[in-house]
Amino acid sequence: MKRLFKGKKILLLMMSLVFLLSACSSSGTGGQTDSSSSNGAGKSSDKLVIGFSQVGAESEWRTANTKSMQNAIKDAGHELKFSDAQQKQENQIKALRSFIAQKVDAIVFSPVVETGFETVLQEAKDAKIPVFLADRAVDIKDDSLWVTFLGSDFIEEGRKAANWLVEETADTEGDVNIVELQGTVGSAPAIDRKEGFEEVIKDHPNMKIIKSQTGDFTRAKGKEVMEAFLKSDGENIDVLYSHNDDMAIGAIQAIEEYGLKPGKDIKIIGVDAVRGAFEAMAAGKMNVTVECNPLFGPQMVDLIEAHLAGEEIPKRVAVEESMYTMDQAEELLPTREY
Ligand code: GYE
Repeated sequence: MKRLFKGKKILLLMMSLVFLLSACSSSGTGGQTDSSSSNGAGKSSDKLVIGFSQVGAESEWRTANTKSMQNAIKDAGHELKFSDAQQKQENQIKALRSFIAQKVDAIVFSPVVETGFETVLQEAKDAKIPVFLADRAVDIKDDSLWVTFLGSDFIEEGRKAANWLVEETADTEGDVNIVELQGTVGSAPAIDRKEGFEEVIKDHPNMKIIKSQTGDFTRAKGKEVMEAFLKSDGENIDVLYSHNDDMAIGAIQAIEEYGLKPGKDIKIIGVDAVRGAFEAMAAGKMNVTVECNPLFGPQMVDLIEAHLAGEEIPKRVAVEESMYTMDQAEELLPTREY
């Protein structure tokens, strides 16, 4: 991102110069700007119409992400056309077509699944509407179909989760039986969080994934699938690796109802670092959550404005994140933004 902001400063400086030459009353503040203010001093950015095709409202993460995008677009003075796909690909294709028909200036797109969007993305390209991938990537060879992908490194998140477990169980003799709650089938975070986790545990032959099934990133499904895991493997389960916190929270309920202690009898690993996970950790019911930061609305608006101003922007922009354990939960809970 540093490169982008450097480029932006140069652009702002040039714009200030043009203003001065044409004897416009520019403030001449030197074009100072930062990552959070999309309309830095001296920048005359037009009002844009931005179409945002969101995945759904399946998790706390998603709600926070939607708010962050909505606020950033509004704060920058642009107009938002928002569409919630309710986790269905066909809804997203319809939404994208409707944005194209309405001739929006830019499309922000969080694809439910990785494949099957070539045709509609080609239609956007033919209509000369730039598409910005947010949060989830697509698995499409022709990368000219989108401008950039802004999102987290899900493989790395999977690795972080597994590395925590390797350390946590370093003194354990015998098998570590893991059950896995996967995210939405075919989605980038489900595919990558599984891959990263497996990459690390494959070097530890005592670590075994004994059951793995999708819970579609929701609490209700997480609970339902955990109930089934407990029914068949009950006392055998040492660890739950859940691809998001919401499913983990659903599973915690199932474990309690089954009569075991989540966080103790069964270690719980989640991803996202939402408030619900911090509450569960503070109550001693969840052990760790790997952060996946949804608050990238301002970063996305900056990218859109930079691209439309003719700046070169990187094809891949990563969101920065960390990892939190049970002992940090109480202290950090009051300051969590999502
Ligand atoms: O982890 C999950 C949500 O795509 C990163 O989707 C996102 C994931 C997030 O439903 O909670």
